[in-house]
Amino acid sequence: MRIKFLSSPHLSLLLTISTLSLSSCSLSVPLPPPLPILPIPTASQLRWQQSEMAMLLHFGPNTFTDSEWGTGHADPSVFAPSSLDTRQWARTAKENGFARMVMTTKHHDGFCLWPSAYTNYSVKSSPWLDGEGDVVGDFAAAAEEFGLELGLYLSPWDRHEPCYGNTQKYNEYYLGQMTELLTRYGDVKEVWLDGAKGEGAKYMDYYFDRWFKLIHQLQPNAIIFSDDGPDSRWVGDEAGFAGSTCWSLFNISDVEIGHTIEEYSEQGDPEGTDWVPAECDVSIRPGWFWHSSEKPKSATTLLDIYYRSVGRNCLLILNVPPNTSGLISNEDLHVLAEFTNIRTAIFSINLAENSTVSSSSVRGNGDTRFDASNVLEESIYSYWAPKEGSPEWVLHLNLGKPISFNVLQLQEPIQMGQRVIRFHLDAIVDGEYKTVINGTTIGYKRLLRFPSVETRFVRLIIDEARADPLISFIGLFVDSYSTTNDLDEDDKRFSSKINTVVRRQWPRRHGQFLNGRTAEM
Ligand code: FUL
Repeated sequence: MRIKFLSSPHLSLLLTISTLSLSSCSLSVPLPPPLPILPIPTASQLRWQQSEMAMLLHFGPNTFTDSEWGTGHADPSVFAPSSLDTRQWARTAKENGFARMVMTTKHHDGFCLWPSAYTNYSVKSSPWLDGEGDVVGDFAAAAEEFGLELGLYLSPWDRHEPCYGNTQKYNEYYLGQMTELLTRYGDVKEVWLDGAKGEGAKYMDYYFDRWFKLIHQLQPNAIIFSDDGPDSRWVGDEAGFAGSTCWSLFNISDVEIGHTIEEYSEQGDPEGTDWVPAECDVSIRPGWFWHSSEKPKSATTLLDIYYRSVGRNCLLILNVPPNTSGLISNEDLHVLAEFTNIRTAIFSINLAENSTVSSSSVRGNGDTRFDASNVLEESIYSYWAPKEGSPEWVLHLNLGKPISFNVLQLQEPIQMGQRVIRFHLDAIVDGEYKTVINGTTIGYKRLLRFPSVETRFVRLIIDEARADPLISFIGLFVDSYSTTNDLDEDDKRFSSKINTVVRRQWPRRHGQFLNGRTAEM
């Protein structure tokens, strides 16, 4: 065998060819997506957040005794719904855009809506279906039939159970009940742990760590809600309002369940190391349970709540309490249908849909995966990405003709982390750019309302971000239902809040934001 050695001119020619072919090869290889910025959501948190709205149902002896916090001594015979129909609840949830139903399987009064083996204070001691019924079973079956996710509320505070106050015994009791719930009724997608406990209640410790671990072991896809996560956090008020600045970032170790710092929970923490998005709970009526004397909120009030919860990067969980018949009342059905019609009227026509979009830069070399036009598709899985290290981050929209609008919708691909700290929208009015609205934080979804603007050209400027910003959706809409009182204020004051309130009040861990900058006008 002969080995032929190349002479040096041959060798250098070969090297040049291979270098050329290598570099042309690397030219045709697309740039991968940018690195996610931590923390990022789990698959369950992503699914949960994209569902946007859940329905909460408070039902139990309190419904029949006209109370909110039952003493735990109501006779089980009071629980006697005449025409309980969990399918009506599920149909209502489905028709009105709720993806999940969460029911009080046991409220603070300790009465169980399923036949628990660990107590007789339950449906089995009630006259309903001669003690043979199981509301949780019916509820789970209805959720499945209507394609809804199932969520269960199990109150830690129990005013009936005699062992409450004995830490060891009650933790065993609570986990025994939790295990029944999580092993009997199929897939459970949310477990709701309410941190409430009345003054004067017996002192005891809840073994949260063990509870969370067991819940995730039995139902790995379940989101655990509490004041402090681990998967979703209480927003900190019962009005359904998140902060105008709202991060899904949070520091679990800075909060103790039952001792919420309202402002911290409402706003989240731009430097938090845990991904714990906020859930906004509010009742359609003044009380959580049904009372004959109370009326539901108006559809426009619900719309305002929607803007301040879903429109602020949160999940809205709206309580719709069944009445003593075991049905959602007609008045509530009516308001819910109106709320749905209003949302459809506003959000089914995106006036930016046919615009031509351009941007200050695009990641990669003409790679359509990161193109500015991706912001017209309403999905977090397609997005605009700027060139790495660009000096400015701007998206320009040419609407084709002058259009009037008064609502802006923005979305970030949160699977890549929440990035945007501050942004503003400009429009060309009378021949020059004027600022329409300033805002802070986008997250999964941000909705902002402002006085109507007529223009053909708008631009979105990202003023500050934790990393190169990624934008997955821009929509412009007309809302003729909100009043001028509901408009979002100029959010400049909230951007200064990031630097003052947030930075001063809570323990800081990581110093400055990354990549903060002011875009050139
Ligand atoms: C509170 C409870 O005390 C109320 O009764 C209700 O369940 C609400 C959702 O949470 O903390």
